[in-house]
Amino acid sequence: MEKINVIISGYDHYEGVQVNPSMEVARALAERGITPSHDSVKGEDPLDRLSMQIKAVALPVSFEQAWPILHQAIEEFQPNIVISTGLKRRARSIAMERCAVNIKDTTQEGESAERSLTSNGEPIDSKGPAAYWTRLPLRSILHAFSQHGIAATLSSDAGTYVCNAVFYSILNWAKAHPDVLAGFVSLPPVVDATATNQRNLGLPLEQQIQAGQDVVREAVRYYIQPSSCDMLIA
Ligand code: PCA
Repeated sequence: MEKINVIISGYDHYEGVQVNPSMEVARALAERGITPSHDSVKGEDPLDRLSMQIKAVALPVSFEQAWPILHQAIEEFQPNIVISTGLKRRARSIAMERCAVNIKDTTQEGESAERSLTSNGEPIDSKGPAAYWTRLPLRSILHAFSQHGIAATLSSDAGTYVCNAVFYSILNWAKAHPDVLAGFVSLPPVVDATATNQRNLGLPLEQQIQAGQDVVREAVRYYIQPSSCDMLIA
């Protein structure tokens, strides 16, 4: 039986955030695995014929520490697929990130421009390219979301904080490991599924977990049976 190893990373503590969905989603996926897709005919889904192991990796919100910790986990676990996730505080829905940029800035999402002017804006890798595209099958992931009623968007901006730096570092590493598929999912704030009168910002945790399952399922499907029409980078 073919074996597929998947790493999902999230952040354990993020200042000012009560529940960071990224670590919750990563943990839930490692614990529950991937449930079969509703639309697949039993016995015909190639995913039924492989054994999948999912490892959740908790990262600190730190430019210095996050990538070395993830890199070590990658070296130890030898994943075929690496999905990194993080909270995007102002997101209304799941945002599938298309690209990572070679810049780091200590200004956090939502902070004032004044502070932004004083922060450094250095490259993540001074010899690296300006940006990398993800190779995740974004088109089929978005299709799975729409079938499951999960609000989502494409994004070309994972910010310039730790999430983007980790995303860039993964793709920088993956350049020399083209057999590994990697990408980044920005998650919105967690909202209470039963609360009424919401401000339309964020998604319930269960829906975010389902979105994580869709991402892994479609990434694995693409990994074992690549198809150029699944790619969506423009
Ligand atoms: N989001 C931050 C870092 C941790 C997280 O969940 C970011 O957008 O970079």
